[in-house]
Amino acid sequence: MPLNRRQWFAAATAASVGLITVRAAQPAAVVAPDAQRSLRDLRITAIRVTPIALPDPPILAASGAHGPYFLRNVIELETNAGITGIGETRGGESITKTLNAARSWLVGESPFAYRTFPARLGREALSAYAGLELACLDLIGRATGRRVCELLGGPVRERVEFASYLFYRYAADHPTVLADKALADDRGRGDRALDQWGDVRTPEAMAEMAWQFKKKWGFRFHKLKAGVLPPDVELETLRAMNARFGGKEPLRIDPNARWTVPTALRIGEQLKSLPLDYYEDPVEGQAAMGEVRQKTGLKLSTNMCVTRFEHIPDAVRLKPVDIVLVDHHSFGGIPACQAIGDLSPSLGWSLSQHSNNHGGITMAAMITVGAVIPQLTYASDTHYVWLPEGADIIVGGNLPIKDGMMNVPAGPGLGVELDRGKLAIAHERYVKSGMRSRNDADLMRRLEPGWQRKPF
Ligand code: GKR
Ligand code: MG
Repeated sequence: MPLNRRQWFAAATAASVGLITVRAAQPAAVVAPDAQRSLRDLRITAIRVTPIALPDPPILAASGAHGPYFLRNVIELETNAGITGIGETRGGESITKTLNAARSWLVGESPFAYRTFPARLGREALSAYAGLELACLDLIGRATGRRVCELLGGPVRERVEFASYLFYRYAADHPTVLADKALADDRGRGDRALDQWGDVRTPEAMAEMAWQFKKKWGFRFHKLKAGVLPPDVELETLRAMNARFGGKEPLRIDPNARWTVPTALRIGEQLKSLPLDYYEDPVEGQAAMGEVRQKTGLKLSTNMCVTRFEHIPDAVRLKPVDIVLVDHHSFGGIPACQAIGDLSPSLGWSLSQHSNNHGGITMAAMITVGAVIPQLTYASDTHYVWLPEGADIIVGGNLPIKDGMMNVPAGPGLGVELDRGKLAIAHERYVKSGMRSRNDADLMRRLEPGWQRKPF
């Protein structure tokens, strides 16, 4: 019986790492006993954690202004089989330390035992765990010739839909940004600016950028990051976007809980005349969200008031949302998000996906999340569009977005490879920039002296 393409690929991958001997006369799909033993004996021999800084334009949110970099931690797990698995997670020195401290117990462990790791990392280390789990899954995928989505029981879809993520912003070559002491690259003015989107702080400018995003990436759902300008200007912005799209495209607005309940109710009434996909985190906390949801009758969504399993009991009582944006960094890994998927019909929730800035390894992970959760039917967020072309740390440049969709990478594992040269540059930038945690308020105060995150 000839091997089909996938069986051949699995066997060839495993053979190339010394796990299976492929004999032309015995093309059976069954894994040979030697290979079974090798998989059973697979052990982590080293962990390498590389903190990196990737370029970030001055996009604005309720927290302030991004930039000049966002931080991530890249994880590599080496094994006795010579296979290396890669993962990526949130940045910042405390996560780097947590991951480095894991070395003492991780070396010698089986990557198949990743579900035993949270207990050893500690309860507060969910993001660190999410990165480790990802590297284990990538490793197992490489060892078995399977994509991570296949290891997790999928895929339920081969293409995952993403939404346009639209931020008000200053131009990338704003003098304050170029004078930033943390800047450690050669970006400059005009053609040498990080990007060419310019200054986008009016309804008209945002409607135009939304249109250009659609032209470039084909997005069918459009999310306005609000909580930046006065709420009525943000409402005007949504109206301008709606007019630009001929009233036909679903819109989302996310003020990141910067609005008071009266503001959210007043604006909510106006949103009823727009093709609203959902109203995301207008106010702070489950009780206030529940009130806005109940009084407006609008579909509310969150990545702020339901981000962990322990938030669920209160959410059952207070009914704050219709849609939860899962994030594998917050819930503690991809299977954890699958568990939210299983729970969601009983809780009356639909699912979407949350994003902070990230690189290509996480992009592959987020596509995988979309591919293994049948209940994740709303287009996901991604900040990936803000990562300048050529800045990603994976081989082959940024993963493509077409018609608002991303294909599940071909695999094995996550299906992306680390570009070691780019990783080294991103690490050097991390060292030189001196940035060790996210602080949006800092740059915002330099752009807008006296700025404070006051509620609107
Ligand atoms: O990156 O500024 C940002 C976002 O506002 C981010 O911090 C949020 O976590 O993307 C997020 C959201 O949807 O609320
Ligand atoms: Mg949000």
